[in-house]
Amino acid sequence: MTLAAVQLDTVTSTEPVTAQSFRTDVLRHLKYTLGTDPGHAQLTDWRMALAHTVRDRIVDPWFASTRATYAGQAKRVYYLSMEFLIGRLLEDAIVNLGLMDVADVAMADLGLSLADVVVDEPDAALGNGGLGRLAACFLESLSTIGCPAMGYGIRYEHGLFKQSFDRGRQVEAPEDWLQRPHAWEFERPEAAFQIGFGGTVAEAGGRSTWSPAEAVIAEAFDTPIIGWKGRWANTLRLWSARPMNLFDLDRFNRGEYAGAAADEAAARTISRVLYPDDTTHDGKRLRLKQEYFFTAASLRDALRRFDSEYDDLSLLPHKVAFQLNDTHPAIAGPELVRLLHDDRGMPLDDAIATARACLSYTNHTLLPEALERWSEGLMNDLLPRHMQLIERIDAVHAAAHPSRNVTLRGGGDVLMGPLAFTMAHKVNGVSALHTDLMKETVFADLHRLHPERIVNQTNGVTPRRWLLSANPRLSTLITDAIGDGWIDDLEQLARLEPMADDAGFRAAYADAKHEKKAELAGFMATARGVEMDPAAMFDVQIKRIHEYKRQHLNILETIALWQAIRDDPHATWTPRVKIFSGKAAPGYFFAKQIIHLINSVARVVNADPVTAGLLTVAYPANYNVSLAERLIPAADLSEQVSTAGKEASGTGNMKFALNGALTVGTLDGANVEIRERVGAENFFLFGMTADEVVARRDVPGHAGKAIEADPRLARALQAIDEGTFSDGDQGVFSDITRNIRGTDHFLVASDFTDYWRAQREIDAAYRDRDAWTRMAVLNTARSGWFSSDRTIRGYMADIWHAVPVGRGAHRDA
Ligand code: F58
Repeated sequence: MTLAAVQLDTVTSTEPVTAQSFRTDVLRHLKYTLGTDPGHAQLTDWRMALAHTVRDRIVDPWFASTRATYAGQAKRVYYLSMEFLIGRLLEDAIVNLGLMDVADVAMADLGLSLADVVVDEPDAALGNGGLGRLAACFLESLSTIGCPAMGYGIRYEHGLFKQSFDRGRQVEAPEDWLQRPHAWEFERPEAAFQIGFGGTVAEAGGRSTWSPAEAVIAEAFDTPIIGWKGRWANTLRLWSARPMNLFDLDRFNRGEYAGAAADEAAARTISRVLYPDDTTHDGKRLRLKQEYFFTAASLRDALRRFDSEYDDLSLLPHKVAFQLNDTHPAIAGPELVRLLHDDRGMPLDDAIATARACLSYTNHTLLPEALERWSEGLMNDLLPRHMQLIERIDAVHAAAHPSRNVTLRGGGDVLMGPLAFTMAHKVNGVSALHTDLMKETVFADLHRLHPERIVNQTNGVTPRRWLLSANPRLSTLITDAIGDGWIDDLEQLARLEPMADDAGFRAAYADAKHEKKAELAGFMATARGVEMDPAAMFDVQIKRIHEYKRQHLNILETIALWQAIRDDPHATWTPRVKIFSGKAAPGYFFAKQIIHLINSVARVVNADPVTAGLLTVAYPANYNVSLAERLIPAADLSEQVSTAGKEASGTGNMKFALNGALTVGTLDGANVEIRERVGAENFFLFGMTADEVVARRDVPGHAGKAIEADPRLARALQAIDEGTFSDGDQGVFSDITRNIRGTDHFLVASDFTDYWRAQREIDAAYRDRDAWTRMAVLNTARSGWFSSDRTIRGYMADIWHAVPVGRGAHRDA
C-alpha cells in the first residue's frame, strides 16, 4: 500500500455524526479555518464553518468514487456546458448527506437557525435559464445514480447580472458571487492547459502544425457534487483563464502602468462574465474565445486522464463520452479531430470516426435566431486550423452522402448546429414534440441522411432539490404516506394516487400548500413590500422574459380581468395573486418593455380599492434558483403559455406539477407529456397547436381579426394605449401594442380568447378547493417520470452506453 493510500484510508469521516460531534466540528472550523470565535463570528463565518464541516464529509466519498472509477476501468461521461446554474450548494449537500436534522439541532445549540445560515450562501448563477439549470440537475442525478462523470464549464467571475427595477424598468448590475467566500472549490494549479488562438498553420511531411499567435492558461477549480445518501460524488470542473505571463515588468519600469497589466486583463476577460443572451448572439469574438477555451481545456484534460489509464486510442469511444450541451462546445468536433490527427497521427477518416463515436449533442432550441453561426473570417482569424478541419469534415461528409443538401457553411458562416450534428453519433431533443419538430425542421436534411441519429430525452429535474429540499413539509407528508423510496425512485409517487380520494390526506396536502403560501407571503411582505393573501390563488409565471414565452399574453389577461372585476365588483370572483418573475437579456428591448408593462400594471392594480383583495400583481426582482425554490412550492397555478412549437421543453413546468400546482398551458414542449401523464382532466389546456400556429401566421390580418372578435382583448389593448398604466402618457408601451395588433408573430391575439376561457374555468375550479386539491395530489402522484434520474438513465442507455459504478461504492470501498 502506498503512503497516499494509507493516508486516504485512515481519514474516516464515515463515523456516525451526532448533533454534538457536528457542533464540535463547526466550532473547530470557526476557530481553525475561519480564525474567529463565537463571540465575534458573523453570519458568513458561521456559514463557512458549517460548509467546511459538511465538506469534510464529502471528500471521502468523492475520493472513493474516483478510486472506484479507476478500479473498474469505467466509462466516464463528460458533460460540456457553458452554463451550470447551480444556485446554493450547502443545503443540497446537507440534504443529500442526510444531515438535515443533525445540522438543525447543532446550529440551534449554537443559537442560530439553519435556515438563516444557508441563505447567506451566494447563489451561483453561472447560467441564464433552463439550459444551465438542466446541467446542474444532471450533475446531481449523475452522482445519485453513481455514473462516473464530470461537468466541464467556465468559472465566470460574474454570473448572470443582478436585476432591480427603477420605476418599473429593469436595471442590471454585475453579479459578484466570487467576491463572497464559499467553501466548495478546490483550486487545481496542477491541472492547467495552454489554450492558443490565432496564428498560422504550417504543413510539413503531410502533417499540419498550428502555431497560435497568443495563448492563455486554463486553470481548473473543482467542486464536488454529492449524490443522494452520499453514496457517490462527481466533480464539476470549471476553468478559469489566466495570462501566460502575469506582468510585464519592462513596460512597468518604462512607466506604462496600465499597459504592464494589459495582457493579464485580456486573458482574464475570457472567464470574466457569463453572456446574458437568452436566445440571440451578437457574434462576439469573445464568446467564441470562451467556447474554444473551455472546450479545448476539457478535451485535453479528458485525454490526459485517458492516457494515464490506456495506451490504445481505439479504446477512446469505449471509455469516454462527451455530451455537448447545445452547440456552445461544438468546436469539440474539429478540436478532437485535431488532437487525434495532427497531434497523435491518427488518419483523418479514423480521427473523424473516433471523435464522432465519443461525441453527442443536445439541441435546446429551434428558434432560428438562436442557432449559432460564426463568420468564416472570425473562425479563420481565431482558429485557423479548425477552419481547415471543418472544410475537411464537410468534404468527407459530402463525399459519403452525395444526395445531401445541407452544408456546414452557409452565407459566409460556419453553422454550428450542422457541425455538431455531423460530428455526433447521437443528437437529442429535450421533449417528444421538440424532437419531432427537429426532425421536420432544422435538421430535416441531416435526419434524412442519418435517420438513426436523432433521439429524444425528455428533460427532468432533481427531486432532491425541487421537492425534498424546497418543500420539506410536503416531502414529509409523502414519506409518511409511502415511505422515502420516492426520493431516488420518483415513480414511486404513483403510490400516492389512491390518497387523492382520502379526505384526510387531501386536507393535510392542502395544509402543506397553505403553509408554503403563507411563508412566501411573509417573505414578499418583508423583503419585497408586497402584500399577498395566502387564501387567494397564487398564479405564477417565472422564467426568462421572451416574446415566445408570452408574459404579455398573461399581463393582457390580467388587465382584462381587472377591467371585468371593476365593471362588476360584486359578481363571483376568485381572488388571485398574479406573480411574475424573470430577467430579460440586457439588449432585448421588447422583453424589457414587457417587464416595464407588468410593473406598471402592478402599480395601478395594487392601488385600486375596487379590486383590492380580488386581484394583486407581484413581480419580485432578481429571479434566481433560490427565489424559484420559494415560489414553486407556493404555487397553485403554473403558467406555461408559450406559442406552441417554440418552447423546446421547459423544466419549470415539471417542478410546478411535482409540487402540486396545476398547469395552464399550450401543447408545447414537455407540457404535452405532462398533460399525458397527469391526465387531461387535471391540466388546463388552451391555444393553438404547433401546426395551427404555422397555418395561422399565413392568414392575412390574423391579429386584427382576433382583436375585432374579442372586445375584452380590444379593451385591454386600448387601456394600455390610452396611458392607463403610464400616468396618461400614451406612447410608452406602443411597441408592444403595435406588435400585437400588427405582425403578432407569437400569436398573442389569436390565443387570447381561449386563454381567457381557460382562466375562467380555472377560477371556477379553484372555488371547489377540495376538488382542486384532489387534482393537485394527482399532479404530484403522476409526475414521477419527470425526474432527471430518469433522463440521465435514458442518456446512459441510448447515448453514452455508460453504466453506474456507484451505488454504495463508497460504503463498499
Ligand atoms: C432552454 N434553453 C429551452 N437556452 O428554452 C427550454 O425549453 C429547455 O427546457 C431548456 O433549455 C433545457 O433543455 C435555454 O435555456 C439558453 O439559455 C441559451 C443560453 C446561451 C445563449 C442561447 C440560449
